[in-house]
Amino acid sequence: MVIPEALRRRYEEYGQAHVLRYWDELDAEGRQRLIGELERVDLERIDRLVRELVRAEPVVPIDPAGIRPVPIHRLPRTDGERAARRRAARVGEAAVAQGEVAVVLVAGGQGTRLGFDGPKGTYPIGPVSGASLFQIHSEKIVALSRRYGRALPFYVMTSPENHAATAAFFEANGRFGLEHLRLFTQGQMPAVDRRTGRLLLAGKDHLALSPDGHGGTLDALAAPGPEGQPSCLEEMRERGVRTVFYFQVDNPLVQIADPAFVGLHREAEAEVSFKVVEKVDPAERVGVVVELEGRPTVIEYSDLPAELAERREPDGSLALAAGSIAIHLFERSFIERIVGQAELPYHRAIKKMAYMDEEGRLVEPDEPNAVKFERFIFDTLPLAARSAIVETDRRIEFEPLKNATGADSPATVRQRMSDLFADWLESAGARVLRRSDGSVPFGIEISPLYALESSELKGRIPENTWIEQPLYLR
Ligand code: UD2
Repeated sequence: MVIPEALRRRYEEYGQAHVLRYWDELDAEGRQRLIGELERVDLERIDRLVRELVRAEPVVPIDPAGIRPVPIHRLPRTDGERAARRRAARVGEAAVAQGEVAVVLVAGGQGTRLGFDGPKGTYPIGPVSGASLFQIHSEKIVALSRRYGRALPFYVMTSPENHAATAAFFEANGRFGLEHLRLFTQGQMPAVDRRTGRLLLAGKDHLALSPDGHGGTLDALAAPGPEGQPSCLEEMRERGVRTVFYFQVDNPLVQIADPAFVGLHREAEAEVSFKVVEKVDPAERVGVVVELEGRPTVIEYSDLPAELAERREPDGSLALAAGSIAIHLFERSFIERIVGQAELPYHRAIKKMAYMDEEGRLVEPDEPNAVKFERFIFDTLPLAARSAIVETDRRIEFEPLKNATGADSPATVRQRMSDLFADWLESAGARVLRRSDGSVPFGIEISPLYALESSELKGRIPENTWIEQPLYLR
């Protein structure tokens, strides 16, 4: 087997022919694999990204003068606002009951910060049961499907790196009783050397590839399924799905298919909607939703100039306080339109990545050596004709698992879950032992199969129940 001439020429033209350096040492299988990978790379795009994001400092078009707070549906504070949310919830409930809502979970990330060996969704986070994130999310969907008498279709995005492990985990657990579950795999992008912009090899016969960011969700939903299956989007269309509820694997408190959120989205005739929480710490690691030259847009925390992050209102609150917690709604028709027409911008991430050096040795670098290219789902927001930005209460809906220790770690997530479930039990009449700061000194957990929200506990907790030790209700 020889190197296809056109391919060699293309790689030479773009100054990337070094990836063929080990050709003579490869067996037939290795050659096949390398050619397959190289043929899939869009060299023109890589070349442009290297020019824009590696050789140059990325231009983040942020003119502080053009940025304003975005109008939001704030958490109800008046009777009128509470009634409006209840009305919206009825609209959302009808949509779910009619089978018009599908759920998409993105779980293709590498979870490097958590330092856990395995897909993040398999992490045993339940404070008492050790239930995995996947189990908690799946049980919510099973419970919702029972409540509405209609299976909520559940789509889980994996990456080539964690697909097999994710699929095996769902199978080993009987798919947690889900009626509909479909895994789909996101795309990959080659990484380049941060100094030279040259493609990195992870081995003699393969490139250093990494997931293309959750912005890749849209293309992955539109891609044909394996063995001639329809794409996820086509399947949704056939099922009569109009609206897609999107969330990230790391937040066990997410209110999947929240009817009030769906209803506000419908009432606004929105194409894309975002849930936000009020940011109180300027340094909090969430993107902020702002209005940029009149259009709602997200600025990622790492791109937000301190001057803007710290801008305050006269009452001392942060001016740009709409923190995105990565819970979204998309109209299916919007996704179909975007996939055909617009390319979301790429962002760069500077990371440590093992690579093969010029002598054919695999190097584990001590310092970040590579640039990965990723697209972000929130860059869809300015492309929507209409959107709804809906405020929620972080205490009841946002506690993500990101790090091994400290903030957003297993300890803080389990504590928040226990505290929240204690609140539910107390509102149903129980009394719970608490520390002086209000936190619960042991684990409390309620499976979504037992109750999806505190109102479902009413009348089920015996009078005078006193909780002073770990409790798991399932
Ligand atoms: C994300 C948001 C941030 C805020 C925060 C809330 C970005 C860039 N930032 O920050 O603004 O909303 O979440 O928790 O999104 N994923 C994939 N494929 C990929 C990359 C990521 O599926 O190629 C998934 C990943 O499995 C996880 C989610 O996307 O479920 C978030 O990824 P992250 O942990 O890298 O995002 P983070 O915490 O920097």
